[in-house]
This record gives sequence, structure tokens and C-alpha cells, in this order.
Amino acid sequence: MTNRLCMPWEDKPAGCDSVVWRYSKNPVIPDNQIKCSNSIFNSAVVPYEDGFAGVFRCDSKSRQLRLHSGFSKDAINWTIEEEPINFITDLEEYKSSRSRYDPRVVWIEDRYYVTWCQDYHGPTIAVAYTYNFKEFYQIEHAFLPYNRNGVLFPKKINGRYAMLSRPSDKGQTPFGDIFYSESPDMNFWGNHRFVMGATRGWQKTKIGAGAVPIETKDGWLVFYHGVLTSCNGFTYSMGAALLDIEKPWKVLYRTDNYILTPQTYYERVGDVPNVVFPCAALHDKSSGKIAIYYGAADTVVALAFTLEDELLSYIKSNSVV
Ligand code: BMA
Repeated sequence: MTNRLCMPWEDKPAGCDSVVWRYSKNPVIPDNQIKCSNSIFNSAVVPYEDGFAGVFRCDSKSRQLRLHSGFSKDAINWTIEEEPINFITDLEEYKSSRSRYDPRVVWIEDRYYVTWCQDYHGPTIAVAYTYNFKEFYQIEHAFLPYNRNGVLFPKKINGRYAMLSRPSDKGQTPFGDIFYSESPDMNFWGNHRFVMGATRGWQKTKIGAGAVPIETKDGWLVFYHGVLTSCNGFTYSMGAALLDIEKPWKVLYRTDNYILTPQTYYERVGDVPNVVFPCAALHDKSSGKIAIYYGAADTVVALAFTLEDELLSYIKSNSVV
């Protein structure tokens, strides 16, 4: 990220005692922003040229799960392409996939990489790269089915690309822990390591990495989702963890409390109620400002803010690893 990132921001409201606070004009992207969309949620944004670009999960009115690219000057008002991304690939068996969803986007070295969940005999982690958010080149899937929530680190670690992911099943997955994998070439993935598992309370059923990790003085900062099962189904909340810089499969700290949970109307009511699902974060190094993009109730995209120093001390003093 640049030192002068002109990112969305609102100061913490007076009287707010939580470490993460919501944008007052949420949601930033409504369900019907483009003609074909039933819902737009779980989407990823990054700084691009003199503004921002992103990859958006747009479920269509025929309920196909698709990815669309988009651009913005201020990361709040977005122009999203009406047509889904047509991924360029020689891999015939990947072209016909019926479902693409939950993208993450990251700049590594010389290009933007997109990871997402794609149906290939069940969900697995697909990978593509782009230079301009117009042409996207899809390469080999990172893992065998079934897997979700593939999130790349923004740089090589110990000389290798690094990714978090969450092995899953074909359905709604009543379990799930986060693992770490490495690749020398973004093609072959191995050296798999357990990072952290589902524990208790809001993160008792399963967890999954959310935004691309942010490098801080205290470790890799990871926003992740945690799921609780109630008699009414799943509730998705957000937590944060700090992972060791050199060995990111070592968890240094992890919030015992959620840092965001469904409490507003747009988080509690929608196609899937009670979901906050982080997929991206903008970070301004010089000011420590962080803007977190999350899907709300599988229907809209919302935005929340935090400050790096305040969040790091919160994580360290409210941690159960
Ligand atoms: C997960 C994924 C997400 C979704 C969440 C809540 O399994 O499918 O896309 O936001 O469930 O429905």
C-alpha cells in the first residue's frame, strides 16, 4: 500500500467502545447495483492506479454465483461491470464451472492475484492473475476439492508464495480449521501446516481466513470469520489474529471476543441472515487506518473501520490462543 492512500475513513463515533466500528452510510454496495444482480456481497477491493479496483461476488437473478470486476475513485462509489469476468484459460475443465464466489485480491510482486472458491466437483480454490482488472488469466487450482477461503499473503515468505485455506466439504460444512500452504511457482502447493482451529463461542463450529494478511510490527494481522451454530442456523462473526512473520502457521494472539458480529438490520436480515463475512481490508501504513470490506447477510457489501495500533493492543490483551 502507498503511504498516501486516500482511503475511505470515518473517525470512531463518540461513545463507541468497540475496536471496530461501522461506516455510517452502510451498505456501500446494494444488492441491486447492477441489472443482473440478485445480491452483491463477499467482495475484494485493492488500491489500483489513482483509485481502486475490485472483484465482486454478484449472484445473478438466475442465482448463478459469478465474479464481476469494478472500479472506484474513492472505494465507496463503485462502477461494477455488467458482464461477469470471462476468465482466460487453456484449462477446458475449469471454463464451465457453475459457481465462482468469495474472491480475494492481492498485489504480489508484479501483478494482482485473485483467489476464489470455484465449483469443480465440489468447492475448491481457484487462482487467476490480472494487470488491469479487464483480462484475467486463470491458472491451476491450488488444491484438491473440497476447500474454501483461499487467501494469499501479499509477499513470498521464506522464498515461497503462501496461502491460508480452509478444507471443507461439498455442502454447508459443519467444521473447518485454517491451514497454511506454500508454493514455489503458484502452481504446486505443499508444506501444509495447521494454523488454527474452531474453538468456542462465536467461533465454535468453523473458521476461515478473510482479508489478505497485513504485515505489522507484531505479526501478520488476519481478519477471519468464525461461525456459531444456534437452533436457527449459522451466525458468522469476525475476529482477528496475529501470526508469526517468518512462520505464519504459529498463532501469536487471537481474539477470544468477536470484533464484529451481526447487529444491524443489513447484517441480520437478507438472503442468509446473521452473516458478516470479511474479504478485504485497505490499510494506510502512515496513519494506521484500516477499512474492512465485508459481506452482510449474503446480500450487500458493508464497510467497517479500525486503527492498527488500537487493534493490535486489543488483540494482544484479549487473546486466547
Ligand atoms: C459460506 C460461504 C459464504 C457465505 C456463508 C454464509 O459457506 O458460502 O459465501 O457468505 O457461507 O452463507
